[in-house]
Amino acid sequence: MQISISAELRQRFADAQRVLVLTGAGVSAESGVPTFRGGGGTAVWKGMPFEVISSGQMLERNLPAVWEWFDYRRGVLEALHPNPAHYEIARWQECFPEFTLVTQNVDGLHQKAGSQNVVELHGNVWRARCTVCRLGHDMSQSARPESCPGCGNALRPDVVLFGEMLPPGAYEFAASRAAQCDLCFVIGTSALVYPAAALPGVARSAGAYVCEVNPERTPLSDLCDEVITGKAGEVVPQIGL
Ligand code: BJW
Repeated sequence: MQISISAELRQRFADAQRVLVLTGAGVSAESGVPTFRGGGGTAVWKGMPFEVISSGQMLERNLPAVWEWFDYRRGVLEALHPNPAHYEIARWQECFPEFTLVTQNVDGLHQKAGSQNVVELHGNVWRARCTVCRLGHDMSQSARPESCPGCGNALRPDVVLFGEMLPPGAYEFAASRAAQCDLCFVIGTSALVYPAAALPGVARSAGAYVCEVNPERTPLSDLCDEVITGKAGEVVPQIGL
């Protein structure tokens, strides 16, 4: 597919010193991970919209149901692989003096593609954490423990549900990098969920060139210097050519 990338973006990419990439569910769509709001509808689990099942309120009311939803999601993710967009973004970490990847995704596919130091604003489905002592537990290599191996209390998915706070310091770190970057990519996010959706504005206000990659327009499109309409897996590998 022929993608139109401006000469200006190519030059900015070649000259950039500090690059920030913000990704959302769309970057994993071509890997087979369903988006939350794509396809004209919203994700639904057993009749519940995801805003209900993935909420702090549901966690308090019915932790087993929340676990069932996330156990199902990990089962789906197990068979999926990074796509060319994940791999190209991982390659970019070697291309600039400073590179920051901030993701809203909880699927771990950026890391599987080789990205390091990923700022995970919304956590990761492959981790659990204790509801009391907050000790984290990796579930990527082993089954979910019944309870916290440290203190015996209940575990919860280590993801940020609606109405919950982001991990301490994660947004502040991402915002400080956004305020210093000279080139910012916004890839595969509907830009509806805050505070993540505020980051491109922080970058733009600080003078960065902001480029969106998405098959659809978003509330951020008008703020961007360049909008590339297309799928991440097709567009992203062509940006640095
Ligand atoms: C492609 C493609 C392809 C398709 N290639 N693209 C300020 C204003 C208004 C509200 C708020 C505000 N500040 C805070 C809030 C409240 C709330 C919020 O933002 N609500 C709005 C929805 C109205 N935010 C929060 O609750 C956050 N917490 C917080 O702010 O704490 C402080 C606080 C607490 C209490 C009160 C007030 C303040 C936490 C947000 C946590 C979000 N969690 C989720 C679920 C994670 C767990 C799970 O996985 O189930 O995170 S929600 C869900 O949305 C998930 C995502 O990370 C997030 C963003 O979605 P994303 O990634 O953009 O995906 P989609 O599906 O929306 O879009 C996909 C895009 O891809 C589309 O654009 C497609 O076109 C595109 N696409 N194929 C490229 N091939």
